[in-house]
Amino acid sequence: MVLLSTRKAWPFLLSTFLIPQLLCVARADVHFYDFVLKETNVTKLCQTKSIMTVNDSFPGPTIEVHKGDTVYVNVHNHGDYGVTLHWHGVKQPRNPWSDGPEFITQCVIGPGTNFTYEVIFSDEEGTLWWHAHSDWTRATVHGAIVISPEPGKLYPFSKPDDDKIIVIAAWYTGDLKELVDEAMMNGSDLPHSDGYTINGELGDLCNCSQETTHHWYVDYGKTYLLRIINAVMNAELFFSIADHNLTVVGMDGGYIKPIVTTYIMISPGQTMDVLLTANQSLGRYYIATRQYSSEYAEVTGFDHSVGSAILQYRGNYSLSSSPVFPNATLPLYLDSGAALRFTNQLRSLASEDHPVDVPQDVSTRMYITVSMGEILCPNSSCTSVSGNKLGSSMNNISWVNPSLDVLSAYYSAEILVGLIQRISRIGLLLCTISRETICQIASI
Ligand SMILES: *[C@@H]1O[C@H](CO)[C@@H](O)[C@H](O)[C@H]1NC(C)=O
Ligand SMILES: *[C@@H]1O[C@H](CO)[C@@H](O)[C@H](O)[C@H]1NC(C)=O
Ligand SMILES: *[C@@H]1O[C@H](CO)[C@@H](O)[C@H](O)[C@H]1NC(C)=O
Ligand SMILES: *[C@@H]1O[C@H](CO)[C@@H](O)[C@H](O)[C@H]1NC(C)=O
Ligand SMILES: *[C@@H]1O[C@H](CO)[C@@H](O)[C@H](O)[C@H]1NC(C)=O
Ligand SMILES: *[C@@H]1O[C@H](CO)[C@@H](O)[C@H](O)[C@H]1NC(C)=O
Ligand SMILES: *[C@@H]1O[C@H](CO)[C@@H](O)[C@H](O)[C@H]1NC(C)=O
Ligand SMILES: *[C@@H]1O[C@H](CO)[C@@H](O)[C@H](O)[C@H]1NC(C)=O
Ligand SMILES: *[C@@H]1O[C@H](CO)[C@@H](O)[C@H](O)[C@H]1NC(C)=O
Ligand SMILES: *[C@@H]1O[C@H](CO)[C@@H](O)[C@H](O)[C@H]1NC(C)=O
Ligand SMILES: *[C@@H]1O[C@H](CO)[C@@H](O)[C@H](O)[C@H]1NC(C)=O
Ligand SMILES: [Cu+2]
Repeated sequence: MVLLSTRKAWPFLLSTFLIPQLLCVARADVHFYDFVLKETNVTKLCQTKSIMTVNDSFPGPTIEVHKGDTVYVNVHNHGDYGVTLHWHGVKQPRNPWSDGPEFITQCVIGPGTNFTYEVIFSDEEGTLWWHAHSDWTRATVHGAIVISPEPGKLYPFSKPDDDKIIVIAAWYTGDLKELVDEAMMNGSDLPHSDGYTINGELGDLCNCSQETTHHWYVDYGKTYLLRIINAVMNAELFFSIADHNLTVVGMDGGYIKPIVTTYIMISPGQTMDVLLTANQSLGRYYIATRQYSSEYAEVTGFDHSVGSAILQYRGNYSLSSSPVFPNATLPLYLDSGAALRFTNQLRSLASEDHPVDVPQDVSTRMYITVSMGEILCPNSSCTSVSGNKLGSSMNNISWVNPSLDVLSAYYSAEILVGLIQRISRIGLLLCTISRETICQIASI
């Protein structure tokens, strides 16, 4: 640039900076959110307990953006213990410091402090979610992320008349932190939930829950885009709506080839975009979810409850005594056939407008073994069946929380090595300290 004369520099500047801007019709927006983490009292299953929430809401606030936008979320921790937040499925190219997993990209946001995340959206479109990423705090600290097409761009299907967010979570009676800490100490299986909530409510089939069942009011003839999020801790779920087909069009912030189905099977952490046309007889229909478990109850227990909400048509008609239940379409707990029949149909949309560029050349092959095993009990405190601690591992390595997050450790090490290289260069001139000595000192 400095070598160019002013006259030559103008066309150069124009072509480099202005033309791409003129071509770029859609401009990415920036949004700001404040999240206040705090303890909130909630009553469910006939018991009141305190849970950590964002802004007293369960599920928490929805983040709404267009594809390619950037969001700044200032998280103010008014709670009792430290947490981090994670933007599940947001790829955040070259922005690792805002990813959020505790001890991986940052240490916790301590009580009484705040931290601002920069969430950079790139090619994601559809539905994702955010959640706390410290121990099991995500059970109650989570919410939806809705990513609409860029302004002026279309969905790869007819524009729905309206959206409906459905967040499914697991409810635990008792203090979840205490339950998890105890299980970790004992080395026993992690807690099983006592119910599944749909948008914060357990529904008619659970005790003390009938008055608060979530109702979704629809207009006859309209097509809705359901944004379904499985925010439960560790259970796959079947999900069905009585007498209504579901057309799955998206998953995890990307589009898929449409699947017409009577039920879905959704994994923990997964999201699905589903079209529903409200064209059945005016009335009330159960929206229901139950766990898909591939294990028998004798091996490990699981949550046998059914979470429900009600789809209700608006209009002037007399309501039948009770809503229709999706008995015929909601698969039973151990129905692996149903789970596979659904998941086997999943295919990326991979269209011209929504390409899936999978790298074709493999340069490095990695062998990764993820397993659930046992760690020898240090004393006689372990209460699992074998007397050892249950432990998961990757390539035979288990995780232990460090005192510094891994990313900072890596980054500081890089800086340190750089510094040492500079110092040792000077050092070699000024005195006789060798680089190896400093590296040895630094590595202690
Ligand atoms: C959360 O609450 C704070 C304080 O009341 C408020 O400023 C903020 O806008 C709220 N955030 C959302 C997303 O509603
Ligand atoms: C929750 O309820 C308990 C017991 O009633 C009360 O002591 C506590 O202050 C309440 N906490 C909040 C955040 O309202
Ligand atoms: C947020 O934290 C910073 C320090 O990291 C502090 O300077 C600022 O006052 C805090 N803001 C709020 C609103 O608490
Ligand atoms: C942990 O061990 C204690 C003492 O043996 C026992 O009372 C408790 O039920 C155990 N908790 C779990 C989750 O296994
Ligand atoms: C409801 O409560 C009763 C009495 O405590 C209990 O026997 C029953 O199992 C509970 N039902 C459900 C679905 O939790
Ligand atoms: C659901 O889809 C199936 C297969 O396409 C079709 O036979 C059935 O009539 C549909 N049911 C409803 C309620 O639209
Ligand atoms: C309801 O809508 C679905 C999806 O558009 C369609 O397949 C089905 O035939 C419709 N059923 C009736 C009764 O109109
Ligand atoms: C609802 O329908 C009933 C019976 O057909 C009629 O008497 C009533 O006026 C209607 N109400 C409204 C608000 O349209
Ligand atoms: C459908 O399920 C409901 C609720 O579980 C139950 O009361 C009803 O008997 C079932 N109906 C059939 C036909 O299985
Ligand atoms: C057993 O060892 C664990 C981990 O070192 C320790 O936290 C626990 O207090 C010990 N329990 C007993 C009964 O010694
Ligand atoms: C896995 O790690 C354990 C404990 O460090 C070790 O005893 C064992 O040999 C390792 N297994 C393999 C296959 O490397
Ligand atoms: Cu996640």
